[in-house]
Amino acid sequence: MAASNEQIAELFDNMGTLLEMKGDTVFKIRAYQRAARTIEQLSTSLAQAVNNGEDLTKIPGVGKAISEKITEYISTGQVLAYEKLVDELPTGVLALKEIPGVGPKMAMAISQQLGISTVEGVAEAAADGRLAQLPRMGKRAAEGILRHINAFKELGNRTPIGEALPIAEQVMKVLCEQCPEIDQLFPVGSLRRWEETIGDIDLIGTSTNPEAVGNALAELPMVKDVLVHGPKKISVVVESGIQIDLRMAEPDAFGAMLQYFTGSQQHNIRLRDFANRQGLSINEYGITNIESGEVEEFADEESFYARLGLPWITPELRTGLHELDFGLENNLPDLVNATHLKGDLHLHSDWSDGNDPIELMVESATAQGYEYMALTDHSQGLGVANGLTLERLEEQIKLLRDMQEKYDISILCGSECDIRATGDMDFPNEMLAKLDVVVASVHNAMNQDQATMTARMIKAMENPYVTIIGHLTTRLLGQREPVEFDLEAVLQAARDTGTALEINASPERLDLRDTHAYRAREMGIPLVINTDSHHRNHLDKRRFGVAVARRAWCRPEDILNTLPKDLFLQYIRTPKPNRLSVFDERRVGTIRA
Ligand code: DGT
Ligand code: CA
Ligand code: CA
Ligand code: ZN
Repeated sequence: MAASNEQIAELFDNMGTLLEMKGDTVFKIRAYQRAARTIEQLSTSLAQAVNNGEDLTKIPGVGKAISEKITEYISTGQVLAYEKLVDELPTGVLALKEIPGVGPKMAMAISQQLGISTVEGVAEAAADGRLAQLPRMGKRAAEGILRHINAFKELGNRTPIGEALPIAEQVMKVLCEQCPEIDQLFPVGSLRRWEETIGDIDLIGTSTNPEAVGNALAELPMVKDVLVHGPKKISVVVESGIQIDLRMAEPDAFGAMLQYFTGSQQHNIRLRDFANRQGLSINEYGITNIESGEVEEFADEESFYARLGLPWITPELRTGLHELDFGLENNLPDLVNATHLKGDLHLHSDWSDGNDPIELMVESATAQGYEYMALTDHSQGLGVANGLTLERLEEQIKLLRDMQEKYDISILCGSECDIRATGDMDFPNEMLAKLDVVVASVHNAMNQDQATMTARMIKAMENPYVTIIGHLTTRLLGQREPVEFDLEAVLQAARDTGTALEINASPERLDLRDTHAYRAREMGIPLVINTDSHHRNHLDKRRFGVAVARRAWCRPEDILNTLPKDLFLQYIRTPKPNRLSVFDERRVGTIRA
């Protein structure tokens, strides 16, 4: 099989890494990395280009040396220069570099000085203190690496929802195009419940020609393996490695099928007990009267739940915890949805580490239908992320105030200001006072012990100008574990000081996570759903944040940025903590479970 662009890009990425490990020139290393990025973005196949005898050096970032390696790889399946590099360097050193927080140089040091060649070995060395002994490592950094490895292991072979959902959507779109007889097609399982990670993608559908749908799935180009191929059920594995289970159902019994395969297993177990107590038994085909043996079918979920004396329960709440009790009393909350959001308060432009100019971010926020937005580029902090100096922030504020007259949306001046290791803000209060919105975030010294980190967060919240704490725990799904802190103490301080907490919708973060947001809501803390967009196309990632809020049982009135503009402005213009009254006014009673 011909090499794909992805494989070639990966080869050059590895090439760059190996050269970096060897200590080669930055120029050469960057050249390979740049070529890898370019190749990833190409819309045409390199293998085809080579076969057509096209001149690859016409591609930007591809010079003679790289062009020759592409041709060599495509015609022989390997690149000798690469194989030679791999032979020269210790075995397994590339695998070590996959550990978040371990760069090429560190991987070399671990491999050469500790003789370790596996991720497991690094975890052991981190635990027994050997890792900390390496030059420029130290105890804290070694602990950090151990936490990265743990996060990675915890993810196991589950896929973050931010990756799984687009795959499912793509598959459903193509199936619907190819099979016009499809009547209904839905994601079920953990995906429909918006879990943060997905074991496998489950789909169910109805069609007058169900077999055609299964055949179409089996033949998708992205499918690399067909595990089961029956008339009604088919399981495949796609390129990314995730499994897709598709079931085709009878339209008359679709409701029971949808309900059963949506889960969760705990919800279904509780529901089964609940039904049993009414003399009914449930399965994926319907509801059976235990005494008479009579089976009832349901075309939709509403009628299925109604037969059990329950309102329809939104999938995000189907955890098996409290939703049946609340449903029985007809007390389920009217949950927030994306259309309730009136603004995004965490957006980056190319003034710091964003991709796009301010104008495009403003236009994108306008296109979302927002009444207000805050531009929150980074503070200078440690000099990473191209943070703004005091002078540049002043300049940006002036620019935004001038720009305002061209737009209907309210452009709020903000900053994502680092919370320093001490809990002090990265900008002086005189500067923060000039801003409309301050998102305060931890970006460094993440390995502090629990007491230090808790005090640091609380100190930040005590700052009168801090509006919101951004991505409180700093976790990255599968890459970085949350920092250690006392959740209850921090939440209490958020409420006491009138500091809002962010639900960061970026799917690699989802921070606060659902259970934390649930507790925060119970405590009456204003929650903000922000996208933390670094690109104009990232604002619709809000749906992942909305899902977290829904899984936390949040109603619109629990989310600060559902406030209409005038009330939101009133909120931020009222000093902390009195501003809470603006937020509290809409919240009639909290849901306590
Ligand atoms: P995942 O795939 O690990 O992210 O989680 P789910 O919830 O998607 O689980 P999955 O794919 O094994 O099954 C999809 C749904 O089907 C699940 O939520 C409930 C239902 N289900 C599957 N197998 C069983 C079972 O053995 N017992 C019960 N009660 N329900 C099941
Ligand atoms: Ca599943
Ligand atoms: Ca499944
Ligand atoms: Zn940010």
